[in-house]
Amino acid sequence: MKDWFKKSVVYQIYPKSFNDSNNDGIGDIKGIIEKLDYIKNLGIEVIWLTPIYVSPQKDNGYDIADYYNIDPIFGTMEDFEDLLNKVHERGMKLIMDMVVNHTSTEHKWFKEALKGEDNPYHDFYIWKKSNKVPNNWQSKFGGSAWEYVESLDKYYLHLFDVTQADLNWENPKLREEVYKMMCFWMDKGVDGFRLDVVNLISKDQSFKDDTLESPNHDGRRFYTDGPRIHEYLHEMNKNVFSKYEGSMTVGEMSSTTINHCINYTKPEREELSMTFNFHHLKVDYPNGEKWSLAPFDFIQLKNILFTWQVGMQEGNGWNATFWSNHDQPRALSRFGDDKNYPKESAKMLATTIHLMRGTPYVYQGEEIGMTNPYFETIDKYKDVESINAYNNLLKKGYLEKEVLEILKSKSRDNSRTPIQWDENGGFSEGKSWIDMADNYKYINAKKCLEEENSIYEYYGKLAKLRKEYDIISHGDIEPILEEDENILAYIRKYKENELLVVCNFFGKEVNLNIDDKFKKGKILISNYDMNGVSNILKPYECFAVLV
Ligand code: TEU
Ligand code: CA
Repeated sequence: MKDWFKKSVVYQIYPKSFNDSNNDGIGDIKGIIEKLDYIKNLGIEVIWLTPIYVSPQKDNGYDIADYYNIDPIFGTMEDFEDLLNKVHERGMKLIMDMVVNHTSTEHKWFKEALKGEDNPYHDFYIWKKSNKVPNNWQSKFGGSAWEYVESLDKYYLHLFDVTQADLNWENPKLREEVYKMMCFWMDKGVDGFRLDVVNLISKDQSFKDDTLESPNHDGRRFYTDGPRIHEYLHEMNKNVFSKYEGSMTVGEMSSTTINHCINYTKPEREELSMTFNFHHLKVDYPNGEKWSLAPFDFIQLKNILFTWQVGMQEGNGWNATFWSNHDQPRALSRFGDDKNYPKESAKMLATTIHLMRGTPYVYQGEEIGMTNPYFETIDKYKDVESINAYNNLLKKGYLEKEVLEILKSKSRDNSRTPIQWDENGGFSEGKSWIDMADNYKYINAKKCLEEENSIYEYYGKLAKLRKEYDIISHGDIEPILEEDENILAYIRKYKENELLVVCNFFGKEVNLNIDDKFKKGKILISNYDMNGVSNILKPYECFAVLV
């Protein structure tokens, strides 16, 4: 079955923070192996590992210095092969994170490129000769996207950190090297890739200045879903994915559009299996500004989610659905209530995403109700983007106190704290590379597994329902109650059946008006004990009912 991934749930592992087997404070591959049954028992079919290749770790592995080897902080190639076997033995699959928009400046290609224009690797990167900064494009981590290299009297492009140099996809030799490297991993037996910021690889070759009138005026319109992007992804598919039957790919698409995502994922175009987009995770960015505090806009959230759901359905595209990853704060702290209704709201958020049309992703720790750590001081933060933002905001005149409040809710480190395995922490006996949230004493995996009606158990149930009911994996979706200010609801349709999904996004009782026919249906899942469907929803109540 080509679209097997419609029936699967993906679990994202951020290895650094997952489980540390040798007590050096950094999670590792052997640590993951110890927990495979924990993942399997959650009903997971696919594991996505964020980068474990050799890297100076300036951006936690998204700065790759050697695509063919495992970073020693995570283990060895033998450890990796062992992991892959053990994943397969359990009937699961493993996809690797592949970063091909840029490499670390420590990569040998870049070191060669620095030797001069005659070096065959020089054109693996994007260089501009200019007596001033070539254009006004901004790095996603702040500041100019260009860095000057004195020995060459040239600038190179870096859309992310200065140590992450963008690759020149216009160069066929680079593309060939990338496909060869991807095949190396596929030949080893991995089941596919999550492709980092892959819609940024094709740059408009005019390298024009962005204008102030354009919405983000940081240059993104010149390289997001760029001129040759579909050509490149199709070529990648022909040269890599199509050669390995049943492989799965998910593109991480920055600032993309529905039309592009339809074209990236509609099967006959032979590009990718599915895409992530982030529009629904900007509903708490007032005027597009991430580093600023605001409650999330619920109506906007529903609008965006449903526009994508319906748009992708109409174009026969396929979504990856998710609330969080290693770049986002914890969903429970952001869209739920981690103090008053942690269990109810965690389950409600899971229901929203898992019963939609698309393949759902679980970010490690979500299944036990992990929260933001609410760090009080700047030295607790490790993320390059957060530290840059801290410095920039102070420069702009913000008080330190204000900046720390912003980081508490916006920093990427909010989701990067170690998994809370038991009442002693359980992640490592050493000092972890980043502090654990101090609520581990009462929020941890051990406690969760012992509990009745736990969040973990609920996630397992959602995964099981997806396997059992084609209406969940393959049904159409129709949003309802679109104007309702508290409830997110939709109907899935497949053959003669309808599945109604209802989610109260707030910590108060609200009235519910639905078609009577659903009152006689079969309740597939709910986060409160239910005797039939009532006209009132309890705080954060959710359920799904099949007729
Ligand atoms: O992220 C891409 C990306 O654009 C973001 O999610 C980014 O972290 C965010 O906009 C910053 O506010 C991917 C990876 O997931 C991320 O961890 C890397 O830092 C980034 O690419 C560069 O490789
Ligand atoms: Ca370790």
